[in-house]
Amino acid sequence: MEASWNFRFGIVILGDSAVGKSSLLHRYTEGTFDDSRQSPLGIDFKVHHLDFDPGVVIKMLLWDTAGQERFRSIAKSYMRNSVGCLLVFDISQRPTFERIHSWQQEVLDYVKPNPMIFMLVGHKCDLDVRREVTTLEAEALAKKLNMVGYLEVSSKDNTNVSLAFQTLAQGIYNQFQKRRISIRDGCGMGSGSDNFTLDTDDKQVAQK
Ligand SMILES: Nc1nc2c(ncn2[C@@H]2O[C@H](COP(=O)(O)OP(=O)(O)O)[C@@H](O)[C@H]2O)c(=O)[nH]1
Ligand SMILES: [Mg+2]
Repeated sequence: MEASWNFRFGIVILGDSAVGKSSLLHRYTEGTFDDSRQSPLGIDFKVHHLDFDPGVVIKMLLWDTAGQERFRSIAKSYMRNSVGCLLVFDISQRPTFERIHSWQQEVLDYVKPNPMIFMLVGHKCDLDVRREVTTLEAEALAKKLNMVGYLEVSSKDNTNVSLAFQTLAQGIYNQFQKRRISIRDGCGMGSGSDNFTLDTDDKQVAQK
């Protein structure tokens, strides 16, 4: 049976190479963490249904960059139908934090004039003893760059993984309710119908 959903949000996961983006996506969608991996996971797309509110299901289309971030050429088609972005850095690698602003700029330059909702993730928070970025300064950056929030996350320990995706989804939902983003923006959001009623036609995704 096809899953039913009320809203469909396209979300991209971006940040420097090795900050743990694929691990984060894997933990969220599969519930596991594999420390032994040597080669990149090579995931590039996952679907996850989020029971958002009673009676509201959000279908998240989650895009991972699968290695292209090394060349700083974001796979632009990923962003075309996305409305949200998790920007990820590694709390134990300061340069990955310092590049967050330019990641955001790159995304905004590409998607304009369409809106994009950002959430900041300080990843690998299990490595607290090797921390090179404080919680306070990361929170301040998220605020300065107009993001929906900042969370410290560990895919290894499964800390705040679901909450990070949920917080971003909530931020997108809020903007939608305030009419700051709409299905007409072509941002990968909608129920598959014009009046936002429940739609059970999962094939809509294939058109994305
Ligand atoms: N300590 C720790 N290591 C992690 C965590 N998430 C990922 N890693 C490790 O970081 C490395 C890069 O992870 P990967 O998901 O491939 O990063 P990506 O290049 O951003 O997709 C791998 O060796 C992972 O095992 C985490 O939450 N904590
Ligand atoms: Mg990866």
